[in-house]
Amino acid sequence: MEKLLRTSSIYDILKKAEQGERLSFDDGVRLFMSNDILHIGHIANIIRERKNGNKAYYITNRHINYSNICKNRCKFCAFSRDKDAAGSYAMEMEEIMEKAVAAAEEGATELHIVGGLHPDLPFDFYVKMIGEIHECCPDVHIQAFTAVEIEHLSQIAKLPVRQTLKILKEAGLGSLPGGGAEVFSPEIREQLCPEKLSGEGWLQVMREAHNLGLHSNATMLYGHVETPEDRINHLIKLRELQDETGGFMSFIPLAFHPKNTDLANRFGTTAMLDLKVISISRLMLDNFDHIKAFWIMLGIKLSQVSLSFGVDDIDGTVKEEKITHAAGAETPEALSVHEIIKLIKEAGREPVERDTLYNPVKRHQKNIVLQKV
Ligand code: V47
Ligand code: SF4
Repeated sequence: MEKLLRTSSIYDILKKAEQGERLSFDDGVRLFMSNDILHIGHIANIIRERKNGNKAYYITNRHINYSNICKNRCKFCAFSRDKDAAGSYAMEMEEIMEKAVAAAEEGATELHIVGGLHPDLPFDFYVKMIGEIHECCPDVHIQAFTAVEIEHLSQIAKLPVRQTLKILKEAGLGSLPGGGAEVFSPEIREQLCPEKLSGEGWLQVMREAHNLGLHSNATMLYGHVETPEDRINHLIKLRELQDETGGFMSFIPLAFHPKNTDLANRFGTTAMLDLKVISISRLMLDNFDHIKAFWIMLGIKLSQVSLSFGVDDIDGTVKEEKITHAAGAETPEALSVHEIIKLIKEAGREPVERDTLYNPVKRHQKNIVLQKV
């Protein structure tokens, strides 16, 4: 392998990564220019195994997209609607509670709760939602509200972000999902989501959350109009914040789905780009423990392959994801634990059920049967 690796035009960068040396902006861009995916993946796999051995994590979780009404209307989003538009919805508290309780009874350890930026719902609604779920399902970790939603909530509550986060944490918020990061480049944001919180704003909300002891994930939406330079700049900004706070649990590259969006004339991502983004992220983000393949967006088969290209986490049962499906995702809306375990085992990895904070979950066989969908 070493002999073959030497013939690669990016040998110098791969050697650096393998020796644990931090990659620069130029290194990252050169990796994207290369099509030597097997060698990039090989080194990403070595780093992945150094950090996580042969383990491949999954979680028993459920998504609740409580409302698609959003005042931002980003061009890449097929999920959001104006308030009175056809197809707009906002779940009543009762419906949210039913979904949460059912998930807990089925053995979920995590609820992933995100929605649009509703123009009218008061801050109390969000605090009550978290508080009631926490009271009813105290053993379920509530991962809710992207940094963009948190900023919105701080505006409607007329409170600083830190205070807003504190109130939500006291109500039972366990951690923040990684959405809303998109690509940090101000030019791309101006073009695709001009109303959205800036990249610096997203990083600042995460900084505040981490400083309060709330962990979070990080994402990057790729495969739209961004350049390799934009992607590497994004990854370096995440790496810098991780150096500062250590609060990111995992990085999740999100593959853009164009259908029903304002960018519907574009192609979706290809397998080569998906594998490049995954493995280069693993090499750039040397201070992140986990790189997650969100199988809903990546597709089930490529998610399995990604377990050999730097990924150590395949997300979970998910159940009822709406954002990617609105944009034409052809993946199912849920996977059973049996299916996830089969995928992981056939990739030659050891399946480990984890909770949100990456503690292993021990459960009786009964729960696994219950989760079959
Ligand atoms: O912020 C919107 C993205 C995100 C599209 O933290 C799209 O564990 C693809 O962040 N095609 C929300 N993506 C989802 C998200 C997420 C998902 C899974 C796990 C975690 C985690 C976080 O979805 C948005 C946006 O970046 N998105 N529209 C689209 N058409
Ligand atoms: Fe609203 Fe989020 Fe969709 Fe943007 S991506 S329109 S903020 S729901």
